[in-house]
Amino acid sequence: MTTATGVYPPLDARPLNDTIVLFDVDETLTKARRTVTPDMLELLSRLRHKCAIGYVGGSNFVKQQEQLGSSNVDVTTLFDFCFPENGLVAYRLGQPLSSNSFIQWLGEDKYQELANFCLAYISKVKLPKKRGTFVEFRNGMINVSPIGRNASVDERNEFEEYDKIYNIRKDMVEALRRQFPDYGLSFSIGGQISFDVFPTGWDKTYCLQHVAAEKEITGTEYKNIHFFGDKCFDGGNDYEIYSDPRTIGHSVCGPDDTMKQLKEIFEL
Ligand code: M1P
Repeated sequence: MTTATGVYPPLDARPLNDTIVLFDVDETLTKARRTVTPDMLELLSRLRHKCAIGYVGGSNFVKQQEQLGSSNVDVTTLFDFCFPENGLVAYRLGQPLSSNSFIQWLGEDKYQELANFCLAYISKVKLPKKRGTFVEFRNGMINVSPIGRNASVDERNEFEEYDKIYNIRKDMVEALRRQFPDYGLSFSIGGQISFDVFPTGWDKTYCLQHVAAEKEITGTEYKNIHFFGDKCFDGGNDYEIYSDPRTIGHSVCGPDDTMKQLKEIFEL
């Protein structure tokens, strides 16, 4: 795979060396589950000459490689920091950092109670279509989808519209909250067809500890941590990091808006 790391100044040699810009992925850098456009990559590259850049997404690394990288470009070369699964998995300048594990935190017995409840609940829900992979097991979370993660783009769009009317995901999250009040879990509806389940506190603010650690690694203190996301409302999966006092939050409505705001703010 091609790498792009060498063409950028070292982090501490960039003009805005106390600034980092973090991005959500779906509907911020790309359309939902689609690949990034050349225009966006070109703008990010220009921004990276000025300051550090990173992304923080709920999805796992494989999906972000598909959406942001390509078959011959490793996504970890396009950003200084990559934070899949909210930063539970992390890369700095292409190298992996320590990761954290949902299953170790929750334990096998409780996990099976949770997964079995989800599958039983979904088995009783009637939808226009059902596909496969209803519980996706990830490193730092599980992702639960009533239609199933194998849904096509058209099936996704259909489910999203149906869900807006019938609150399938909202009701299921409520049922999970009632069933497992003492598990210490948070639930976040971040995309079109699913919701994420993770330990409380393991939301997107989790990645900020990796940003803060830069002070110990290189002496760089990121005083300006910008975050761009599309689900910044209370209950959205960008809400916590967007409203965190450590960040400067920017709410966007799609990748075109992200590009517009970036050009204005950073004079690109
Ligand atoms: O990044 C937002 C969400 O993207 C996907 O959601 P969906 O498949 O429902 O559109 C998932 O990867 C989810 O984990 C993530 O939060």
